[in-house]
Amino acid sequence: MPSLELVPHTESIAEVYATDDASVNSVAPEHQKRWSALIQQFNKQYNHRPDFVARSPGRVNIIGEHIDYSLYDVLPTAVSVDVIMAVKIVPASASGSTVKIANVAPEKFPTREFDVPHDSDIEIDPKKHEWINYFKAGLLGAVKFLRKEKADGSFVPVSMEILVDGNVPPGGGISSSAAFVCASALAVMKANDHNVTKQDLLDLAVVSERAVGVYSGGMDQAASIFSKRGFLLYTQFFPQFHAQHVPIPKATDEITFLMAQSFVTSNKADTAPKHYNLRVAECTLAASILAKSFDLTLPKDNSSLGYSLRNFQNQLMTKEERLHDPLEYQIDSVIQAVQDILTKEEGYTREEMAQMLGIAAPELESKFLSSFPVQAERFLLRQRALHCFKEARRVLDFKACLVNASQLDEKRIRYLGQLLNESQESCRTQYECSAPEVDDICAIARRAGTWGSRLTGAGWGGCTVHMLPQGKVEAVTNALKNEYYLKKFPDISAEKLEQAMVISKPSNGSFVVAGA
Ligand code: NG1
Ligand code: MG
Repeated sequence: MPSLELVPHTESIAEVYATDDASVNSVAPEHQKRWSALIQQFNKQYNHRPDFVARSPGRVNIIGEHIDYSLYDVLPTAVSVDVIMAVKIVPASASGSTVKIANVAPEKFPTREFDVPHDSDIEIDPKKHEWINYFKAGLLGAVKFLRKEKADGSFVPVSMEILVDGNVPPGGGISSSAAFVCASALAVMKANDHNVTKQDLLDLAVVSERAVGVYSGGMDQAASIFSKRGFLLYTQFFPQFHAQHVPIPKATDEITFLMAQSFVTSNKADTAPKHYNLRVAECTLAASILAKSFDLTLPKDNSSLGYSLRNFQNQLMTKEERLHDPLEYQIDSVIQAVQDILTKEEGYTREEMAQMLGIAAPELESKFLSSFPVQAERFLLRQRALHCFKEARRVLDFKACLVNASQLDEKRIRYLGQLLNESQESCRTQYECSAPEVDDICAIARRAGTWGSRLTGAGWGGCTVHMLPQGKVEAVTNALKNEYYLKKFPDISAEKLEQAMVISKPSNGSFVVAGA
């Protein structure tokens, strides 16, 4: 039977040397050219070679959508597209530290230079869309971390010259943002001579990304940092972060994961008040109201707003149940609780929620709806909580199916596919985070032979993921090409069409190449 591998959290980010064979192994052969080009262009730009390259990949979430911020387990993995960042360390001068940052595509991402304040946090304006905001977010997190390590809180970061190349499609649902933030934070830690552990990099990258205006859970950063080639990353957030590498057993028909872009971009920084952040608020409110109706006090947890549905589950169970009942069974109890208590299909107003919580409306506003802007009249607590708990169950079932078999037979494979399809249906109807284009892609792909098809990432457009037999890849990609891409975008370029669909191979997480 395939065994789970525990991930050592205290392990430092892998560092390989450009002259070692290790780097050849870490940098996939098809990417070698891109890495050499980055170093050459760095040389041209700054007239010397970089000291190192920091790298972090995008991710695909196989199952467990929109439940990381409710602290339920998810099953993503890193993909091979990534952000690579060549860095030269320049000693800080008496007048301060500066960052010079350029991109290999300067027409899209113009070169910038800015100062890093020595005694205050760097400021980021999430409303101003600047590509370097994500770098600044990583820098902010790293500098905060390094300052905390000094007894007197003083810390002067080095100056840096940087050249970035990212090939994760932005706004495409495979987390270009986490790739960029993690690579940036890693680069700043390394430049300041700190061998950061995976766990520390994760903690600071999650907080960093919130600086860009999204309530974000920790899934993307965990997948970007911890993943291992060939494995899925079973990621737990409660009671604290914990990750395991899950192997994909052999199957009669080789299992392939295909990602297909919808090319409908949802810019989270703009849409968050009505979409992403609203969902986070809805789940937090659902947790608090459920707890209140059982007379339970939720201790603060490490979710973005401090009270999660997972935390409610934990409080609802007696000590006995927590110890002896399987998690699946515990989840059934909380599903029942939602059905009994959150009965209003049409959703709840602020006044109704305040009343259920026994607080005044302004207190509700300040406690739940003010850290980030949220726009809504009604909050669909029932549907959101049901999605969360049932999705959490599907993740447990999916993982159990993978680890309890030495080989996946037809029946098990069909079951895995069914879980993916159910996840999509729940995202569409209960969580309302799909999009007509995404539904279309899933329907076309299933007709052409996938076992399961669903959105991956935040949704509202973005990317889809499909589980299919290797032998069906051609049929599915042809169907998507003819029935979706060419129909919806008749003028699509050959290059864009090529990027639309990619086989996603579970890849390695972050690493640094020194002596580049
Ligand atoms: P995207 O938008 O694909 O990066 C977001 C969140 C995740 C998770 C998923 C939904 C950020 C950085 N990431 O992913 O934490 O909640 O949506 O499962 O906001
Ligand atoms: Mg993102």
